[in-house]
Parts: sequence; C-alpha cells; structure tokens
Amino acid sequence: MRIDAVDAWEVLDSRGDPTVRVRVDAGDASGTFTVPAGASTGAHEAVERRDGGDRYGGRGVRDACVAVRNDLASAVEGRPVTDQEGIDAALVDRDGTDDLSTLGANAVLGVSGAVAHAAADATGRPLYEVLAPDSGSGDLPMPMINVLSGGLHAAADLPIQDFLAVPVGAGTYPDALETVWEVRRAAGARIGAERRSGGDHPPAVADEGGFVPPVADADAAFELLVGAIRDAGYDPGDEVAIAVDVAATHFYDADADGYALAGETLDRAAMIDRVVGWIDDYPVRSVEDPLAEDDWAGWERLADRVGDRVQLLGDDLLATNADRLDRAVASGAANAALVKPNQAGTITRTRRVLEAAQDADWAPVVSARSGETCDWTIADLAVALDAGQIKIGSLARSERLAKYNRLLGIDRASDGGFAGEAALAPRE
Ligand code: 2PG
Ligand code: MG
Repeated sequence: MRIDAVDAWEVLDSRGDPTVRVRVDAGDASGTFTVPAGASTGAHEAVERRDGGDRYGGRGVRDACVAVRNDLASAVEGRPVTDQEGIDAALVDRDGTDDLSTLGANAVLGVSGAVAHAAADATGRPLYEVLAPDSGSGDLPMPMINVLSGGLHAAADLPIQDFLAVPVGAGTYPDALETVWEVRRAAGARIGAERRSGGDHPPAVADEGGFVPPVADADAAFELLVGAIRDAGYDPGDEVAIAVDVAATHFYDADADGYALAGETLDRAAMIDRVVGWIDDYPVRSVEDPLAEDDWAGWERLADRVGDRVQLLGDDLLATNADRLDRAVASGAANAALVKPNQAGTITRTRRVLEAAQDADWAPVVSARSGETCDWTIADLAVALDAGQIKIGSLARSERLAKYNRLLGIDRASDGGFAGEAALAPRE
C-alpha cells in the first residue's frame, strides 16, 4: 500500500498551545499523529519550528504545517507505507540538516508518526506490533508517575520539576496504576489538609497533572511524598520508590557557574553532595537530570558515587540523540536514557537511540512531553521496543490518561507481561 496523500494542520495541545497534526493516506488506510511539545526543553533537541510574530504569542505552527504539505509530502508520496525506515531517511534528507532546523522537527516527526499509524491501519495490526522488531513486542512498562510538580511545569516555589512514584512492588501494570492512584490520593489529602480552606476539593494541578505542593524546598517535597506512600499503606522503598526529575539545566546559572536552588547557589561539588544526600535520606530509586545538560564532568562524578545504587537518567543531557548517548555510554556519565520522539525527530531515530541504550545495558524510559494531546503513540512504542519503563505524567488530565489507558488496553489484548522493578537501572 503506497502513500498517496499527506495533510497537516494546526491543533491545540494540553497547554492550549498550537501543535502539528498530520494525516497520511495510503489507499483505504490512513493514520494520524499529533506532535507533543516540551517546556523544559534541552539545547540539544531537534529543533521545533514556531512561526513567531503575534499569532498565538509567536507559538503558531502554520509554517511547519506548510512545510509538511509543500516539502515533505512529495518526499514520501508513492512510497510503501510500511517502509518506516526508508520514509524516515527520505524525510531527514529532504530537511537536509542534522537537527531538522530547515523544515522543523515538529513537521518531520508529524509525518513520521502518521506513517506508522497508517501502516498499522493498512496491515490491520496494532501499532505496538507494527513498530516491534521481528522478535516481537515486549512487556508492559513500569510507569514512573508524577505526584508533585514544580520547576517550569507549575506556578510553584519548588525549583525541582517532578517528584514521581515508582510502584516497584507491583506485579502487573494494572496493579502499578492502582498503587500510585492511592499514593496520589493520599498526597492530595495531605496538601488539602494543610490549606486554610481544608475540605475535600483536590489541590490544583500542574502541566502534567501533578499536584502543586505548598513547599519550596526539595526535602519538604520528599517528606510529603514519603508520608503519602505511608498513608496509602505502602512501604516507602520496598513497595513504592521515588523518582525525581531535578531538571537542573533550568536552574543552572551559567554566569555564576552554579545551581540556583531556593535562595542559595550551589557549585558543582555542592550540587552533587545535595543529590547524594537526597539518595541517602529518602527512598530514591531514579534521578533524572541531576546536573545541567553540558555538565559532563559533574555527571561523571555523580555516576562514580551512586551509579551502582540508583538509576541516573539523562534527559536534557542526551536529548534522544545518538551521538550524545554514545558519548555518555563511553564516559559512564549515566546508566539510563529518557527517550522522547520529538527530541529525535523521527520514529526510526527514536528506535535507534532506544536500542543503543539497551545494547549498552542501560535502561531506556520512553517519555511524554509536558505539552501533549490524547495521541497515545508512545504507549505502543514502549511495548513494541520492550523499553521496560515509561514516564507519562500524573494520573489526571486526559492527555495523560489516554496513554495510561491505551496501555491498559494492550495489557488486556496481550499476555500482559510486566517489566516490573527489574527494568530499572543499574542492571544486575
Ligand atoms: C521532562 C519533560 C516531561 P518537558 O523534563 O522530562 O516531564 O518535560 O516536556 O517540559 O521537557
Ligand atoms: Mg526531564
């Protein structure tokens, strides 16, 4: 079945910002994909194209949609819709730059993702099978689920971006969701009880559905989450562990060469000590972006100290970029890689980075962005490539639940194997 039409138009995402939606037609089959967008974006991501100007505060994507229709469509029309690799190569070639800055990574990924969905429709198979290697698809991933939000995702005083629960004691994917639902509810009750109004109304939520906690320092947030895990009846550490996305790039002050954390600026050594302190004091099992995206020396030093005990997860550091992953593996700067399709720019590039992480015995974690739609492609990607872990946000807001619920459907339709705690780095 060959591609005979490609269309693109502007829609609005979960923050109400414009984003690119692409539809690919191949005979009677079709597929649609909608591109996500980050807020705490790294400097090394493929380049998202925005219109600038007055429309939508400069965040319009009409030019990216025009690029799909005028430049990318002709690169893929006539090609077999199941040739994802060949199509992705043609898309990258048509852009002509490594970071996809000519036409825009949001234009390129839009087509790449829609092709995958059209291939699923054309072959009558679920997306997680179409994206899987010949050996077949993998297990349902262990989710790390956002409970408390700060940083660039919330109008909070807390500079650290995400405090997440990892239900390491859960034996199935549905159990994992139910466990964190209880923890999240307990966290909401604690926050509600501290507010002057008290009562039963749930606290305000941030971009990814996490609660905005009334605390400014990391220790208070860790204590709140540990307390919520206990309130929910779980053992902190053995049954529900903590993951944290420090997102340190976004409070690193280049002029001071230091980390500006709630009223103090820490130099690299002090920041490393601070992170090690959190790992020692709380049941922290995974730490994402504890240092800034180009602080390679800091990452290596931290990995030397704690890389055999906890998952050190590179997001801004790696930017789903094959060269940066190679460098990090060679230098031992981390032991896990966040994998975001829109950092990479095509499905094939995303797959290659994920597989390179697996080959290095690192743990890949497929991740949503803070700006999303009800598109659930990453759920299928995580199962197809047996990623082992997924990060979608909290158990609230439909753009998050669309993906959690898609995984419940895959669990129902498949054998329901669950990656479980063994998916986390460091690998035994
Ligand atoms: C991150 C993501 C998702 P954003 O930092 O990991 O939480 O945020 O999409 O804003 O980069
Ligand atoms: Mg991150």
